[in-house]
Amino acid sequence: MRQNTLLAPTLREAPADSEAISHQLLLRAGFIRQLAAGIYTYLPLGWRVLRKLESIVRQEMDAAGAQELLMPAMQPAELWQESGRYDVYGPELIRLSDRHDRAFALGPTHEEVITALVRDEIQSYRKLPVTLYQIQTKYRDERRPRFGLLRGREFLMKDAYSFDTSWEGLNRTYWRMYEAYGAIFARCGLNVRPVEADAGAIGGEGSTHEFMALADIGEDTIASCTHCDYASNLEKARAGDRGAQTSTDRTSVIPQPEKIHTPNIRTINELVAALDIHANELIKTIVALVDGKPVAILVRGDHDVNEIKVRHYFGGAANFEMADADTIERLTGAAVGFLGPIGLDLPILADIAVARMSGGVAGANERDFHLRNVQPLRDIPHAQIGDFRNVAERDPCPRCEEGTLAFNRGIEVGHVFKLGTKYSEKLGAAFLNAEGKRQAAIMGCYGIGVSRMLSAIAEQNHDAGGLVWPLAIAPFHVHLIPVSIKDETQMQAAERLYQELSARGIEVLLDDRDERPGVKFKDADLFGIPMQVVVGKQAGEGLVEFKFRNQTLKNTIPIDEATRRIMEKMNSIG
Ligand code: 9G3
Repeated sequence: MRQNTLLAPTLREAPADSEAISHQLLLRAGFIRQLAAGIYTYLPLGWRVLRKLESIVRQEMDAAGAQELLMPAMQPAELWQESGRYDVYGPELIRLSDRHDRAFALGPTHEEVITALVRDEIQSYRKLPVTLYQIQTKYRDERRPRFGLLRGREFLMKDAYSFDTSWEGLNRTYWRMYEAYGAIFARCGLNVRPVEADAGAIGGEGSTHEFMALADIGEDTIASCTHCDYASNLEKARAGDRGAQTSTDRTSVIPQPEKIHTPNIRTINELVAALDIHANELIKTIVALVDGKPVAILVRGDHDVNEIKVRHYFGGAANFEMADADTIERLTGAAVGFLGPIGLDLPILADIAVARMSGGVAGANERDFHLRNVQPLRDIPHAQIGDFRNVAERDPCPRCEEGTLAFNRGIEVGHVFKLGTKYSEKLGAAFLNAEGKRQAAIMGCYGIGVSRMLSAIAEQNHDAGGLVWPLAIAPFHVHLIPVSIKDETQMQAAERLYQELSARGIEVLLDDRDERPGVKFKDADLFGIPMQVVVGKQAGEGLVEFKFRNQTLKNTIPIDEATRRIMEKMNSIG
């Protein structure tokens, strides 16, 4: 392609509100343009990358035995009412009415649609198992779209849905998808780690895994073991109990709780300083409203409450919010900072690390007073004990006896779920088994954020000059740059190489603009096309300058040698 005609409007500076480097670079390099918050146009360079990502996803999904189809974005509200989800989702679900005033939703996902299709079209076990997938635009009215394509309101997703006749069948399908995801991300040049995840609102009986692209901008925190392959989303991560002392062997010798005067000493840090103790000797009392009901949660002073775990304890509560100071005073009579578990007339959840404490310090539920020698198992007998905290860095690994947990940030680019019969029962997708008995299909669902991948790859592949695309998904393979288009010799050599490479199926962007060399080189580095060939003064001797975008080394070599190196590099992606 000739760059003089290419629509790729570059920007010298990134717009102020773009915090993520991928967002800045995709805007500056003319790959995307925002139409509205969280809604983007993919300009030609961005669209070329997106289509290559789709192509790799298709190849691996087809190879894994899935069949591609395309479902509508406009979904009748009735389906969401049948599944019971119409009222579960709030403003995030974009709703509209048609000209006959019938209610629709713009599809944020397609469990309802695909399950209704299979209900209507598949009745016999002979037609199962089947895995159907699409690559299609999803709509989710995020409250705070941000970081460009990383969190949009209209985005491209590959979503697949499997229907099996047994849990063993689902298991086989699930791991086949899991393997296909590994192949997809590897081929796209994305450094991804699979982590155990929380099934969340989607429910479903089985485990789920998320595929996290490691990047500091990522909104998710991954806890992974320094020694074994344990890795989990922080939402679900557990700590091993290696080395945790149990308190029961010392219950008897601890004296009764004793009030201590702590005038205006409210925070963990103030208490640690004033009482000369460690945060792990403190009991932190949090009051939260879970589905509107007040609950007290106790965690050690050096730990944090894990909201997802608390919601799961209450059977997947939809709402969780911290109580504000007035609510706390109204409910407990205690000022914030002096709140404690003893004498608290609320349901109390105590994290297991608190239950193990002997002689902790807690609020006394009286202004300016705390209690020491609190022995939770003895003094808070009605507390429900469980795992209610976020793991902390250096906690022991829950799986192996050697490693400890380390944190990384990640961008969720894939998510695979075992759904079981959650949707097939609600929507009646059943089959007659070999004995003629009606059974609900056992489902799984598998998503990849295709447009999000574009940004995740940019987050992982850039340098000071701009984007650095992996060859398999780059918008072009070679950036061919004649230094001066007025120089006949240079242009002839460039044209000849352009024809030669194009004839071999190499995608070449020829910079035929009448621009100064410096501008051409800066734009080439910004676009991030993996191989650069500069045709300059030595064109007359048949020599060009060859450079890989992800290396600093430049070589002046004969034109035919450049062709050979380019073909050799192309062979590396098959
Ligand atoms: C909604 C809205 C937002 C949503 C959902 C429903 C996320 C919703 C979870 C999934 C699960 C899987 C198939 C592909 C892989 C992910 N956000 N989820 O169900 F109505 Cl507004 O989408 N679906």
